[in-house]
Amino acid sequence: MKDIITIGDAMIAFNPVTTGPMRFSESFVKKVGGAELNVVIGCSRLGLSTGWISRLGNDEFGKHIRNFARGEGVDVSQVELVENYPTSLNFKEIKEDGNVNTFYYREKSPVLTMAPDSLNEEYFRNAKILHITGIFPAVNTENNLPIMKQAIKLAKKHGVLVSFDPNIRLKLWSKEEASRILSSLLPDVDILLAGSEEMEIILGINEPKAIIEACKKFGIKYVAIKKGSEGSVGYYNHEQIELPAVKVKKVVDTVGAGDGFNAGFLYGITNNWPLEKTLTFANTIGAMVVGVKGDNEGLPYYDEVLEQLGEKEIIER
Ligand code: KDG
Repeated sequence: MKDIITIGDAMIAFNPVTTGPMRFSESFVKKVGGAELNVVIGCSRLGLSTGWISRLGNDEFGKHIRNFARGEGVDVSQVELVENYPTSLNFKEIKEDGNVNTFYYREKSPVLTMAPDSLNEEYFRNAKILHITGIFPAVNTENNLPIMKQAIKLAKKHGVLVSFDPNIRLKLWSKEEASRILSSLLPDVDILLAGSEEMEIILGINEPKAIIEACKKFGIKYVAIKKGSEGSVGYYNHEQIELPAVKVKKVVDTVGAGDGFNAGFLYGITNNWPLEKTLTFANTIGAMVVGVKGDNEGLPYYDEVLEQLGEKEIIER
C-alpha cells in the first residue's frame, strides 16, 4: 500500500551557477525538477511510501531522472522510458532575491505517449492519496486532461483521496484556460493545496475565508492556502487556522517551496495530526526549501524538520 501516488512530467532542471539574466549565465548544474515528483520525494524523505506515474525519454536524462527518483525511495514501477520523445528540460534564471524565471523545453514531453488506459488500476487500488497538479494538463491539455480525469475516476472508485495543487504555470497556458480547466476539477478534490493568487485566477477570489467557504461547497475536506512570505491558512475538521511564515535567514531559490509545503501538509493528514501541527510542519518545510538551491535538494528528512522546530537537538560535530 502506498501513502501517496502522483502523475506528472519531470525534467532536467539546469540551475545557473551565477545569479542574473540567463543570457549571461555560462555554467549550469544538472539537477532534477518536476512539481509532482518533488512532492513525492518530499513525502518519501519524511518517511511515507510513495509512487510516481510518468514517462521519460529513453535517453541519458530520462535514465538519470528515473534513477534519481528511485534513489529517493519513490516507486518507479509505473515510469516507462519511451523512444522519440526527449526528456523535458527546464533552464532556470535565478535572480538576486532568489526568485526564478524558467525556460521550458518540453513541447514534446514523453508524457504525451500516455493515454487514459495507460493507468494501472491496481496501482490506484493500493494507494491512500493521489496527488495531482495543474502542470500535467497544462503541458498538453488535449492529451493529458483525459488521463488526469481517468486517474481521478480510478481514485474515486477505490476510495483514494484526491489531493490537488493548481500549480498554475502561465508559460504553459493562459489564465482563462487554466481557470476553465482547473475549476472543473474542484468538485472531485478532497485536499486543496493552493496559492491565494492561483485561487484568484481559478475562482476570482483570493481572500482565504472566501476560498474556504467555496471549497466547502465543492465538498473539499482539507484546504491549505499558501501565501508565500505571508504564511498560510489551513482548514479541516471544522477548524480554520492562519499561521505566519517561518522566518528565513536567506532566500536562495524559491522553486519547490510549495511542493515542500505540500509534502508536509500531506504528511500531517496521513498521520491524522491536528490542523495546527500539520500547518506548522508544512510552513517549516516550505521555509527550509527556499534556503537551498535546486527544486528538491532542500526538501528535508523528518528529523531535520524536528531540529528546525526545536524539537530535536542539533549536533553538528
Ligand atoms: O514546483 C516546482 C516546479 O515548478 C519545478 O520543479 C519545475 O515542474 C516544474 C514546472 O513545471 O515548473
